[in-house]
Amino acid sequence: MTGIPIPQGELRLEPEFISAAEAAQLFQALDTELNWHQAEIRMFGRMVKIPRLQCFQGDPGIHYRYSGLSLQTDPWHPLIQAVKQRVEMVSGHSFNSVLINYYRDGKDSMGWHSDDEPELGRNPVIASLSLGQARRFLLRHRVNKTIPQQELLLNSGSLLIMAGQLQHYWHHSVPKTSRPQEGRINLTFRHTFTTDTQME
Ligand SMILES: O=C(O)CCC(=O)C(=O)O
Ligand SMILES: [Mn+2]
Repeated sequence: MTGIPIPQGELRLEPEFISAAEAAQLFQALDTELNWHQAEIRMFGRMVKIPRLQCFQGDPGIHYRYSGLSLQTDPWHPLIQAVKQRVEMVSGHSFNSVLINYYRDGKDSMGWHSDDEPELGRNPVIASLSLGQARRFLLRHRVNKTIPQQELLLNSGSLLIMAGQLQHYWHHSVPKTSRPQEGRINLTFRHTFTTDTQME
C-alpha cells in the first residue's frame, strides 16, 4: 500500500486492491442483493432524506447509531464477508461492521464529516473499498486552514485506509458533481465498540 503523507493522520491507498473485473462483479451483486434504504435525518427541525442509499452490516449484537437512533446491523452478505477477510489481511486490523453507501449519480454525495463517533474508539482504523464510478474524495484539516486540502480519486477496486489521528484532525467528503456519473458503492469497514465489547 502507498502511504500518502499528511500531518496529523495516516492515509494509505491501494489503487488496485481488487481487479476492475472483480470490482464490477461485486458492484452488480451488491446493487441487486443488498437491503438499501434512504435514511432521513433531522436538519433544522425538519426530516430530510440523505443524498445516497445505505445499509449497515456486522456481527450479531453490533448496533449502529444514526441521528439519535440505535439500529441493528444486517447480517454479513457472504461476498462482503469474503472481501472483509482480504481487507483484514492487508490492513492488519479486524472489523466487525461495515457501513455501505450507494451514490446513484453525481447528485448523491457525502458532506464534510469525521468518523469520530465514540463507539468507533479513539484512533479508529477505517478501511474504505470503492466499487463502480470513480469519485473525488476530499480531506480538509479541521483546525489549520493553511494546510492544503487533499484530493484523491477513488477508483473502482481501490482500498483507502484512514488511521492514526486522522479523524480528530481532518474532515472528509465526497462532493456532488454536475458531470454525468454512473453508480458507486463504497464500503467502510469499521470496528464498532458496543456495550458488549471493551472500549480501547
Ligand atoms: O464514500 C466514501 O468514499 C466515503 C464514505 C464515508 O466517509 C463514510 O462512510 O463515513
Ligand atoms: Mn466518513
